Amino acid sequence: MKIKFGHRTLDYPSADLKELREANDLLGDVEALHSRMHEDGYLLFRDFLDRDKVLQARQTILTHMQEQDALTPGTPVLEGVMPAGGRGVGMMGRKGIAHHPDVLAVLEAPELYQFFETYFGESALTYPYKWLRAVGNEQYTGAHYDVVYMGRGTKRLHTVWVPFGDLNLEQGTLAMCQGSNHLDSFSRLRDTYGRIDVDRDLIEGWFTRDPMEIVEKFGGQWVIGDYRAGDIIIFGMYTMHASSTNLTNCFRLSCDIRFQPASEPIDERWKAGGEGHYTVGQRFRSMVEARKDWGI
Ligand SMILES: O=C(O)CCC(=O)C(=O)O
Repeated sequence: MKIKFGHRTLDYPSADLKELREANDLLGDVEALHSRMHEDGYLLFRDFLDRDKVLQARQTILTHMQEQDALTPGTPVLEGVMPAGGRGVGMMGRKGIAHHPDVLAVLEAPELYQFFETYFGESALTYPYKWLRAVGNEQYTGAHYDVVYMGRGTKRLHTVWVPFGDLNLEQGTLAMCQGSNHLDSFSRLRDTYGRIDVDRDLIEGWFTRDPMEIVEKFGGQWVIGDYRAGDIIIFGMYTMHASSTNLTNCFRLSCDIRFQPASEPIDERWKAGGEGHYTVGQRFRSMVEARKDWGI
């Protein structure tokens, strides 16, 4: 099949875009999980969360969107059909729909805490801020490291990406650049781009809108796949990731959430009462300019 990744149309699966590797067989073996995380830069678990709870949350979110007139009238709510020229609904944050009990039942599920407590070897905490997204037609996420958005605390912070529904590649799913977290060929990138802070440096956060440029310049391998309600993917602050473009007329619903060891420093922007990103709309320095300075 063909998918759109940045501005390029690519075959999947292919040498450019391989399939995500599932890590379910490693659950319970902490050493093996750490070594796979190092090797691949991510851990994909199928059927990790209670599917019925994820589907219930999907319904709750879409009903909320319908009430905001964000869906096409007369279409099945559960399909999340966007109107022509459809607009999204802001749903990220510390309150509102992202904190509806049905949604929190998924995003703060005991299985997630149990996983991270074993993985960290100590208590885990999650940020109250939830990055709940409804991604519309022709929208996508450019390639980036999460550290540029949340790097003021522990570097043992991890992202969990939770699809709210069965999502196929044409709806825009998350892709990982395998090896981008540890290959020597990425060291210049980690030491330049990987040290910025979007709020301190007033710079845009995506390294590129053309993810294939990453592997062409630095190596690694893009991997992607379909996701089903209940699946999750976990990755660290230095794994380059991006999404395929949503080519459908249905919103892609997903949420990214964060977990870290409870004893380690927390980025103050994302604590309870923290102000989040405080420079949105003021990041005037373009990545193109910054990259010229870094010589990459
Ligand atoms: O859902 C997306 O499109 C982007 C998610 C993301 O970048 C993240 O989980 O850090």
